[in-house]
Amino acid sequence: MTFNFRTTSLALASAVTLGLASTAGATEMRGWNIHVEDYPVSHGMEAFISEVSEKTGGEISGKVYHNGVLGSQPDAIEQMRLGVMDFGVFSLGPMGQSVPETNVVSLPFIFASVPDMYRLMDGEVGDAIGVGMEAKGIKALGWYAAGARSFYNSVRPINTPADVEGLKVRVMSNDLFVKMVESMDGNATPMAFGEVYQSIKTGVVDGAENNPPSYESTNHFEVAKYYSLTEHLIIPECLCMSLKTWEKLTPEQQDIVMTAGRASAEHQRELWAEREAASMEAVTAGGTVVNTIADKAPFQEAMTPVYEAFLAANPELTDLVNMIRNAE
Ligand code: BDP
Repeated sequence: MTFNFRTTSLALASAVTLGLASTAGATEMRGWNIHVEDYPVSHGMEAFISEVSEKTGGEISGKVYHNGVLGSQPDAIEQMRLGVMDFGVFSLGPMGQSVPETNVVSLPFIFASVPDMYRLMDGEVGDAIGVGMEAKGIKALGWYAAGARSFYNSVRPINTPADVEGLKVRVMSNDLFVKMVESMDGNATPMAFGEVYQSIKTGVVDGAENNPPSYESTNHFEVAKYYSLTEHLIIPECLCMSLKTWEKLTPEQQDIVMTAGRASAEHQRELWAEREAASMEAVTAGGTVVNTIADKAPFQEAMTPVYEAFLAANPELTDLVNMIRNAE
């Protein structure tokens, strides 16, 4: 009896140990996402994690937490650097506070167009930014689309920089965006993405700036009906992984992750183009008053102090800035 009991418990104990070992051998990753589930970024992340899981035979799996439930973007970036968060899609805008190189793409009007942004991010510029990110504990796996950001508000259409004067504008967390709005005599308020709808509704701010899919998916268009296509910021987004998580993977797993990351970026860029058109239709049908900007030169000229201050504070980034500005 005693003997049997011991044998049984030993057998049980080793089964449990084996089970635990295989669970410990598998990596369950946590993915941060600020967007709603039906959004190009969200679909890209889901495609990424299912390809990784499939190609690693389930050795690596993960879950994407949508809607920003894992916290604000600046916090999530820090958590990823510490290895508390495994992966996520982040705008390079708020990443500027931790990774100086990413700030170059937050300079207003730095890319001539969205296709130019893709081309440069898929080449030397993206590589240089990726090196900067890696030095700060973030591994870039793919550059996602985020179109061009334009101003919207509840007060008036913006046609010239003078129209921004006196407007209270929410910006993403980065001093560059504060300076951008102040250069047109507007009042900038950095604020978490999730607080913007209520803040516009209650008049804490008059408006914000974003690309059409975000303007639409957040319902900001319901409370800020003037959407003025300044297209002042073309900021790529990054599917990234914590370097700490990355370093725990075998070289084969790293290959799989990298390949899946690139493939998901291609997929996301296609979804982006479709969603952008659909969002413009939806907001227009919802009553948004859209205006294009006949001449963007006055806006570009108004940004001179932003560039001057940035280059004075970050002279080591001059080459990278020029690489983008002088790109053919
Ligand atoms: C969206 C970006 C998201 C930002 C958000 C914002 O995709 O990463 O958090 O803008 O304005 O376009 O905060």
